[in-house]
Amino acid sequence: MQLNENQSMIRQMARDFANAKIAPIAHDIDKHGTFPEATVREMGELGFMGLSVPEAYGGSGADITSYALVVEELSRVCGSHGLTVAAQQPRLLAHRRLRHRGAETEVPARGRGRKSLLSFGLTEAGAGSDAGGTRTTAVRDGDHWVLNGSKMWITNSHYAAALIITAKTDPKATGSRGISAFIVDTDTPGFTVEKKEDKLGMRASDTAPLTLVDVRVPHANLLGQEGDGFKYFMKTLDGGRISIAAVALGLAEGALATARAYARQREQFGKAIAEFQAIEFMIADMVTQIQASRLLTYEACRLKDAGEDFGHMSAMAKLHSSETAMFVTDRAIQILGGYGYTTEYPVERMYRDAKLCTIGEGTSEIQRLVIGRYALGL
Ligand code: COS
Repeated sequence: MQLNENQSMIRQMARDFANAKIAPIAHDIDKHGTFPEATVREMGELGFMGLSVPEAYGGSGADITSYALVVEELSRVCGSHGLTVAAQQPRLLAHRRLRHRGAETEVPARGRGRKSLLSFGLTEAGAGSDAGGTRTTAVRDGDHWVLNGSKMWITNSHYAAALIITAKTDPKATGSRGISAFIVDTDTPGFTVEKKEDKLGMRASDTAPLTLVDVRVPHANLLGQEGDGFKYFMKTLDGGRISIAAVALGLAEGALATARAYARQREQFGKAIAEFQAIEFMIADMVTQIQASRLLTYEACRLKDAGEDFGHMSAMAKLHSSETAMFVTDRAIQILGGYGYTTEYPVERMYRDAKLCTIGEGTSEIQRLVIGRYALGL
C-alpha cells in the first residue's frame, strides 16, 4: 500500500513509541492485568487518543488510514495498548457525527484527573449480538432523563470522564426501535463502574460492567434524535470494526515477526528449521493471510476516508483479520514449539489477545451476517 508522507510519518512515530515504550512493559502488564496509565497518558500527548478527530474538536485531524496504522503498530507489540486506543477513537467520532445531527452537548473530552477517556456502553447481559435487546431505560423527567439498568464488557470505563450509553426511551417500541443515546458523566450520582474483569487476553485493557441507578442526565445530553440511538451505534460499530481489524492485523504481524526470526535461528537435524518445507509453507500461509487482511483493512479505511459506504468492507476486514490473527498466532506457537507455549516469547500472549478480535465489536458470526446481507442485497 502506498502511504503519503503524513501517513508514513505517523506510522513511524507509532512504531518508535511501541518499540521504545510499550515492548518493555507488555509482558508485565499482561501478567498482572495492569492498565498502563503512564503510556496511555503519553499516547494522549502524542495525539494518538484523538487521531482522526478534527482539530476543531480537540483531535489530531488525521485520516482513518493514519489512525489504523497507529493501532496496527501498537498492537504489533501489545494488543491491550492497541485496543485502548481503538476503543476511544470511534467513540469520539460517533460524538462528532451526533453533534452534526443536532445535539448541542459538549463532551467533557479533556476529562478530569486520571479519567480522561470517553467510553461507549452498548452491550448488556441480554443484548450482545442482539444489540436491539437493550433493557436499560431512560425516562423523561422535566429537563432531565433518568437512566436505570446495567452494561457489560465496557472498555476503558474506569478511566472514562464520560460514556455514551444506549437506553430504551420508548418502552412500547419493539426490537431496535425506541432506543436513544446519551452522554453520561461518570461522576453522576447513581453511576458505578464495577470491578475490572479478569480476562483470558487483552489483560491490560480495562473492561468492566456498569450499573446505573436513577442516574439523572440533562436533556441536552441526549445525542441526536430521540429513538435513533440504535442506528447511531450501528454506524459507530461500522467504524469500530476497522479498529479491531487493525488490532488483529498488528497482532498477526507481531507473531509472524517472532516466528520468522525464531525459524531462522533455531536449528534441528543440523540446519535452521526455516530450511524445512514444513516451516516454509506455514510462513507462506501466514504471510499470505496477513497480506489479504491488510488489503481489506486499508480498503475499508480508504472508503471511509472517501466518504463512501464502508460497513460491508469493515465487516470483511474485521472478519478476515481476526480469524487470520487466530491462525497466525497459532502457527507461530507451533513453529516455536515448547518455547511458544511459555511466556518467554510473546506469541502465547498474542494468541490470547487475538481471540478477543473474533468476539468484540461484533462476533465473526455477526460479521458474516452483515456481509451476507450486503452480498445478497437484503
Ligand atoms: N448503519 C446504519 N443503520 C443501520 C445499520 C448500520 N450499519 N445496521 C442496521 N441499521 C438500521 C437498519 O437500516 C434498520 O433501520 P429501519 O428500522 O429504519 O429499517 C435498523 O437499523 C434495524 O436494523 P436491522 O433490522 O438490520 O437490525 P437487527 O436487529 O436485525 O440487527 C445486527 C442487525 C445483527 C447486524 C446488529 O444487531 C448488530 O450489528 N449486532 C452486533 C452488535 C455488536 O457488534 N455488538 C458488539 C458491541 S462491542 S462495543
